[in-house]
Amino acid sequence: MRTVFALWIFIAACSGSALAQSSRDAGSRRSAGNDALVAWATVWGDVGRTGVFTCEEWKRYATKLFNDADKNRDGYLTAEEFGSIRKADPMLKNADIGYFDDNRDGRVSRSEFLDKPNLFFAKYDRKRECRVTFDTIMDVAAESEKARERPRR
Ligand SMILES: [Ca+2]
Ligand SMILES: [Ca+2]
Repeated sequence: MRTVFALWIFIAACSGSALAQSSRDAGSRRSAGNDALVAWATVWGDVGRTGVFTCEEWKRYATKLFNDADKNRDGYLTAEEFGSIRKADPMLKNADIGYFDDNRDGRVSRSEFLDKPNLFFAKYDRKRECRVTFDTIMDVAAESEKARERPRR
């Protein structure tokens, strides 16, 4: 599990700047610690603009990403089809097909894509409710801020 999360962090770090621009809207509503994951979440979640992000919203978005990329509609993404996912979402622009291709058949099935954990929930969904509010995000951001301020010895 740890390597999975590490990769998502890597993806987040790589595309933070790309997202910073598209997330200006979210940032003006409330600062959330300049977290690329939060900026990304405003792309796929908080559909009702009530400050709530759910797994359901993520799955819906991921399904759309998958369907749009699956040009021949056979339920699998070839390496070439997977390329359109990289183009469609800045957060996934460095995504590796091998990361999703669990059974190593050279293509990504719908469930391989949809069942990958989303680091946003790993980080913010502390109670594992598949539901994250802006308040939770602020709490977690404040905590990590505190951790950063702790003097190093
Ligand atoms: Ca296909
Ligand atoms: Ca596969």
